[in-house]
Amino acid sequence: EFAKEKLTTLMLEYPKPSGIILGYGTAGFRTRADILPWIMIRIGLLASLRSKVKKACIGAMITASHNPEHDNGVKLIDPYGEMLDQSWEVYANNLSSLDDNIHVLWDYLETLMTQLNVQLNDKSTVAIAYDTRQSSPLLSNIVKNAAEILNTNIMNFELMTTPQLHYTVRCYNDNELYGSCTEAGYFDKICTAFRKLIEARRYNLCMTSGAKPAEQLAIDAANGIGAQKLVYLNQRLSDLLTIEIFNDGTKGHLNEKCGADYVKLYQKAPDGLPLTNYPKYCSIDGDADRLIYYFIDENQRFHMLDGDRFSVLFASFISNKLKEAKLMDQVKMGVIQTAYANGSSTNYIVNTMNVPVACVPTGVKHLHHKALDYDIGIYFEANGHGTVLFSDNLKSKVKAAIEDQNRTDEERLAASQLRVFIDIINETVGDALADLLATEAILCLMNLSIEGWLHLYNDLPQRQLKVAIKDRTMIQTTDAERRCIAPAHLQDCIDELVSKYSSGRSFVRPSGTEDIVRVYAEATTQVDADKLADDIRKIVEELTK
Ligand code: NG1
Ligand code: ZN
Repeated sequence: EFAKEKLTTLMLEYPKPSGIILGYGTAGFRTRADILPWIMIRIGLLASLRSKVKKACIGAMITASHNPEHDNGVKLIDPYGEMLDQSWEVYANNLSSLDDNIHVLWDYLETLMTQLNVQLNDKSTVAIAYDTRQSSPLLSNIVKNAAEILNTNIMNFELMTTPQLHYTVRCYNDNELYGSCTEAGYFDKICTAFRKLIEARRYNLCMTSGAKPAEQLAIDAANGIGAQKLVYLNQRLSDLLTIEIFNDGTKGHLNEKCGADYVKLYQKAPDGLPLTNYPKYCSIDGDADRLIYYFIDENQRFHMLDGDRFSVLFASFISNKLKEAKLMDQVKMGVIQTAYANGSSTNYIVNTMNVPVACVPTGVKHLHHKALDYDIGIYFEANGHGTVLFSDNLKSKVKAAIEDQNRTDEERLAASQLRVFIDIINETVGDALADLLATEAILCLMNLSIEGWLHLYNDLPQRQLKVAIKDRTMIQTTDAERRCIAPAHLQDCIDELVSKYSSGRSFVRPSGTEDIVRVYAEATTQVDADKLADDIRKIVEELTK
């Protein structure tokens, strides 16, 4: 009853605005920060219940990623550092939709606790962290207060990137087998691995061509949390990597005309980062889980390297090492893409690298889930969010290879490079800082320049369109969203149009985040890709009138 009283007080302090409907989507709960406080109560309660059920620490990250400063949001993190299991999204949605009435809410909690077979005083732990938004401390405090009502022990990590919190939750729950459960532990793990991997390589290069200067990088930190965290990388790795940080939050606004999302969308440099004489540039997003590279060639042309490029780079490096270590035929490796991946990247991975590609519906959760089917599952969304998952089987094979005295030095070296590389990767979720170090390590070990990386294959010209129709649920898809099953005849029409273009490919799907339908088309020339997309748009409009 005491708990119920406390909850009443909290609800009175942060009432639910009337008429508001908020669903737990791919980004958790996300909307304008000023209408978020009430949902933080409900998510705090849910995090606590989840923790009681799993008998493990659950994470709650307060961020709205690449969205503007005035937005915010919250996402829960499951025990192994992965996103909240889909089966719990329904509880999140139920809690969100309940009226702002203590008795209604309390009844629901009691029903849920009975159903989940947990008690109010069962132990629970929730780890909280937030990004640099002004609204974040208040919102995180509400999550804390709500969770404490259900007897929850709170660990507040305050300012962290999203991937850092995922990592921390994982470490806490597996008794620090994955790494030590602090920010220092996080940096230690990735920086030590990076150093190990490239120091030996640089030593060899020095012997042949003299001392090599530190690799230079200019990074747009989107005026977000990444800026202060990049400082650690600078401090620890300055002899190997010189990072100049731009958009560090001292002048510009969070994600405003900057950040990975802006660069990807407009295919141009962000404000606040002059393209001067750096060999390479990067943008991360507001919570540092996305990464994009770009550079200017000698003809002053802008080139961007996005998620597909990371998949190709990571897959080539890993498959080279597997071949060198003679482990290739003992493990199952795959790249996971969505239909938005450029056809050239898929072609290169499958036909040049001989690595299988799986295609899944849009959304990180689908990519991550599929990646678990492999010993090495590499996934990236085109927007620059992605990572690599390594199975226990792979890890023990690699360890055995390193220790196997019957193997050649070359085989054992490749295996140990692979083992160290695994430590750079944040296996819980896409991580801009970890992916940055992984990319730099690979470029160094493969002796590839950014131009060399770009020229591994040439993208097919592509076009994406947004089409507003009266009801986007009229469009239904199958086969990882690559084919339409409704409205009738739409797919036949698409097939017919596509067949007229060389290397033509197109698909149509309703967006999960906006009230529109997305049309994607690619072909051998930009003119053709544009024309194909436009033809498809007309058909979509015609058949959904
Ligand atoms: P929708 O709106 O469902 O296409 C978009 C992005 C996804 C993903 C989600 C979540 C495209 C084509 N789609 O999904 O990649 O990032 O938002 O943020 O860019
Ligand atoms: Zn993000």
